[in-house]
Amino acid sequence: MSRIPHAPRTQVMGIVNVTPDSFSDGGDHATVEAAIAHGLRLLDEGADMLDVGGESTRPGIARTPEDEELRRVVPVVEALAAQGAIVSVDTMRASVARATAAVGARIINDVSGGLADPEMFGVVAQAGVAYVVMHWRGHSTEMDRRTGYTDVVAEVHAEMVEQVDKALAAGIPADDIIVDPGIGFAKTREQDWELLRHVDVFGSLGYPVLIGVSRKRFLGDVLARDHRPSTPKERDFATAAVTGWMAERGIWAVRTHEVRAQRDAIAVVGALRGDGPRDAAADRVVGTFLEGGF
Ligand code: PMM
Repeated sequence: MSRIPHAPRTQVMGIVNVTPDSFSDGGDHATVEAAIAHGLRLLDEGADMLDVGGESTRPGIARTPEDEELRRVVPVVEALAAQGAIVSVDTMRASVARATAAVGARIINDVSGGLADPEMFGVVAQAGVAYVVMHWRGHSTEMDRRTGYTDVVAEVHAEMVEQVDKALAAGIPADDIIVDPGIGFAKTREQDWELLRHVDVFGSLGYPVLIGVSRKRFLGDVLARDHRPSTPKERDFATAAVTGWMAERGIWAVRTHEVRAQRDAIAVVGALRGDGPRDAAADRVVGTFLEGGF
């Protein structure tokens, strides 16, 4: 049975960044206590699962030391999992995957798709958790220089398949794999739009698709007023517009900072499709792992 939580609609993965330096919410929830409180608030607002991260991947930024990442995320994951939350951990390190799986993490969200740490696939296979393979071409200090593609959709697809095949060969069951084209990671703004426009291509791989556009810079340009791009926190309505597009295409989940508008966008798309109105409280998937879905 798949360890991936499924629901008959696009799910919302609420972001809990335990970092002082994220581009979008840097420092807002940097202490362990603040991060736990923020995670509980997102669940209350309708998040289906939480993604806890202790290392910022903002373009240009240096890596967080391993001991610091462990210190930030382990207590937060443990506390939120103990409350019944489905917890994903945003990490590129096998050691962090191992330590957080041991305290209740159910998904490892690896933005490097296994490229940053050669131990990652083995640890995930051993831990028996779900695994997000995101498309990636290098760490934050170099990714903005690695945006050379002839056909961005075809190349991201091919590079992603390569990493999925390695994950399968290392013993991660196909049922436990989620894919993500990595919006904003080694992509220009135009390439981000192109990937979203063709998101069905990634769904055709046969794995659940996760999309993270929340507050990202490509949205900022569309929302520019008087030649001033919007700030990250001014991009939540734009994020919800993308969420609606994803819900219409049956995307497995969206990874977002703001939850309410995303749940509303998904509910509206469900109503437009004729799914009927849903009671948000009865429509939670927290704590359950259902077979099937899309
Ligand atoms: N984006 C960020 C961090 N982690 N994980 C996945 N799977 N997909 C993403 O698009 C993604 C990610 C960067 O955003 P943040 O700094 O606001 O968390």
